Amino acid sequence: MVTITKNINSNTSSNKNTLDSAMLKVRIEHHLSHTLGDIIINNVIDKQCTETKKAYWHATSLALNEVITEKLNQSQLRQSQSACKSVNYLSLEYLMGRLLSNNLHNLDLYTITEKVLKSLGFELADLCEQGADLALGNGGLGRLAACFLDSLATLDYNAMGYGIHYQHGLFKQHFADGHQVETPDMWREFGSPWEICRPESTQLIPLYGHIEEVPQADGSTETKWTAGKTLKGVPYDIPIVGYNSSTVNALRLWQCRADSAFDWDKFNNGDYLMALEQQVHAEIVSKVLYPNDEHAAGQELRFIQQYFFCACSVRDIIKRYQAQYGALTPAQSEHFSSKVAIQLNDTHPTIAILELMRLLLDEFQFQWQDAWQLARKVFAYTNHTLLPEALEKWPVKLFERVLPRHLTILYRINEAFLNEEVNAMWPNNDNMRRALSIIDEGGEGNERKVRMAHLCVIASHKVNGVAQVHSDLVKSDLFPEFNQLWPKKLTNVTNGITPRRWLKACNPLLSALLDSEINADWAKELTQLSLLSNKADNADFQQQFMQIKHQNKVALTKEIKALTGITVSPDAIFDVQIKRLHEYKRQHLNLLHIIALYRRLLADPAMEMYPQVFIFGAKAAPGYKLAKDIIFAINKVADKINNDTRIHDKLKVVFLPNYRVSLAEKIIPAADVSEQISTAGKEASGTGNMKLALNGAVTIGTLDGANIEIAEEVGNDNIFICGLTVDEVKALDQNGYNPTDYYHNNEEIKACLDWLDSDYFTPGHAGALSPIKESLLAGGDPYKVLADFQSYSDAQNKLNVAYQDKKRWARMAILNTALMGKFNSDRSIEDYIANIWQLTPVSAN
Ligand code: 6GP
Repeated sequence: MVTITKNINSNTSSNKNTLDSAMLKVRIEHHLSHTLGDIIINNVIDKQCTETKKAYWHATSLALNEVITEKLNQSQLRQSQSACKSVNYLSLEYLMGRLLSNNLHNLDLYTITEKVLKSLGFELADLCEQGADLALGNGGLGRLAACFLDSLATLDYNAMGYGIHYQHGLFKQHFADGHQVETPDMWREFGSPWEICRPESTQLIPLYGHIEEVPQADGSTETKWTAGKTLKGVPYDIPIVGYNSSTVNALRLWQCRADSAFDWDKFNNGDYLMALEQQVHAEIVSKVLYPNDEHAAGQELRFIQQYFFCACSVRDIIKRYQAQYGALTPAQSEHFSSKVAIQLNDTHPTIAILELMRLLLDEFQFQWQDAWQLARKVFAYTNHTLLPEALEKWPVKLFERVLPRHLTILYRINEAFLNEEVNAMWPNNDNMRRALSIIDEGGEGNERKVRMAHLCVIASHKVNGVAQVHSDLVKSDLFPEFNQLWPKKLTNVTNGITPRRWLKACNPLLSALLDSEINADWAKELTQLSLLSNKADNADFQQQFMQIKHQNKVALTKEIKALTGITVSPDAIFDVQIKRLHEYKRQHLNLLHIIALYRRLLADPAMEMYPQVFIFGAKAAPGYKLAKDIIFAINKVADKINNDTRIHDKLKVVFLPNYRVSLAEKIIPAADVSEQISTAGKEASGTGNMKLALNGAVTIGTLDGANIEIAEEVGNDNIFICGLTVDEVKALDQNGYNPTDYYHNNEEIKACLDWLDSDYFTPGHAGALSPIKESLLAGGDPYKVLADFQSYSDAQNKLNVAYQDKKRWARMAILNTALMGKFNSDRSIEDYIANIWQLTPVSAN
């Protein structure tokens, strides 16, 4: 048992900050001159130049970090003294965005920092822009992890996030003649002020090599693994600052290095490049985030990334346990699982299960049953998608080569599961064994594969989906047999978003209005916003609310101009679709409707229509051809429409490049309409839908994911629902869906698709946009774009009419903000705590 001698000074551990403006100014200047080296040249500071602003941003971040690190130390001490249970969130992705503004808001230091910087001649908002986004994720799954960390710290829970310290996060995107072009993200080219390297927690990770059965004295055999290679994991901690709480937790990101950086023998023999070989190979492991959203990458390097990060994290979890409670022995099993929860964010961290088992068996001398029981109490798994292409399966051969010992453990888990649990429920039933086995035998010509999701379900005590309809489908369609076997294991936790980043920090004007209206800390207790419902019809309040929306639209108008050169009017409807580009999210349904509107306007220039600007933001996975074709098509159609004077600016289309968290923070406060038009049953939850509605955008959407729960909250009068339901989509599939029928029977659909085939949008290049039409006709339209077109177009018409009734629209917008309380990620976290993790909060007060 480790004795803790340090004492907590209650003054510094509370959620009140003692930092005053004089002290802050001294610290900023100190960091400028001492840590960063003075950037004053010839006694003159050019406050407009980017380098100066970057230096001040850096110095301000470092000054703030002193407060944060102190709180981090205090939190860790308090958490360890209270011996509370902790959750370890394992995720290959964290889409953190920028940290300065958020940390200042969460520490309630934004206003004084703003004043101090003003006295130094800078605008804080302007300096915040200098920070790089921490884009260590692709989309929803990674951003959810970031929101959850914020909530865990805000609610004073003991939590550690674990992930990879990617050298390059998600690629940057720009457009060349309408095509997506990717360039590397260099978020920490010159270091990051937010991370603390922890060399003392370095881990050595074995892989490759061979196994042998070693006879034991009692006649049994033991499997011995001799690794062929060792990697070194060096952790970097990024502090996670709770909002108005006493807690700062950490996100621990592992960087991969070679065990020995340099081969002196080779160097001395003159082979300088080969001397570095090991280092180069090792560093590749944490070099870059795979840019695939909801698509399993299937490459050896990705597999090693997964293993590397799981192995580092599990060892670290055990090490921290031992530091606090002493040796981990089989007798401590119960105790361990009462102190440690491990959450698997999708199947990407599945190998953590095998690594924990391996450590317990091979290094801590646990018996199989003890180890397995412990693992099953500790792990829980969140499923984020039903898309078959995202469900990970790794070739058995790859496992065998890279992790031979883990594979033997996996086989044993599978054998016990099939022979005991499956056989007890379905005696001698080979079909059931085949369906539930962790190994997909592959059939003729196909290789054997490991179904990672099956291992997750078998080893976890809880499995959750991320919105009610998704969790229901997980039970009924994805894992029906598992649900029969363990009816209580599968459950739902509806996603949420942090109102700190997604309202308080990103929408200061609306936040100020809410502060004046709501007599509570609404950024913590978001359900308090429902009090606004009383004011939804109040003319003064409507005017204030919509005036703020207008100001935010003016700001976005400038951003659009700066980024694309396109002029849009803030008086038009701002209709926003921001999310990864994927066929199931149906940006091409939006596009098809835009083309239809354009056609209608050309046919009847006097057509009654309130001006509408369609705003897109989306990155396509670099290898996803059709997604890139859709981006190209939107850009080409936008070019044509935006420059066509015949339609008198009634229609504009903008594709903002390089969509990311910090750009979302600018778009969301300015949105009137939120596009959530995935094919029913395909979007597990969505979280952009929640962010947009919270900022007063009205949803046009399908009955999919969390849209259903949003509709329940705001009521059907305050949302535009369209499209097929989950059951209708299933019925279409069962009865044979024929998109060509829609093409032939709907004159508008036909005209729009044929138009895409011509060279109208790509002069001189007929056929350049044909892949979209092909995917919708010959390709079978797997996501039912044509089936939903009419319903979507009708809903758009209704929406356009509704917007012209200013009072009605203001009421809808206000009610959307007012009724989003359920979607606070604090509520999601409390659901995880109550149903899955069973933690108790520890605060200083
Ligand atoms: C996403 C889901 O598509 C989205 O609906 C959900 O809101 C989000 O996860 C958070 O739960 N899934 C992914 O991003 C993913 O990569 C494997 O799933």
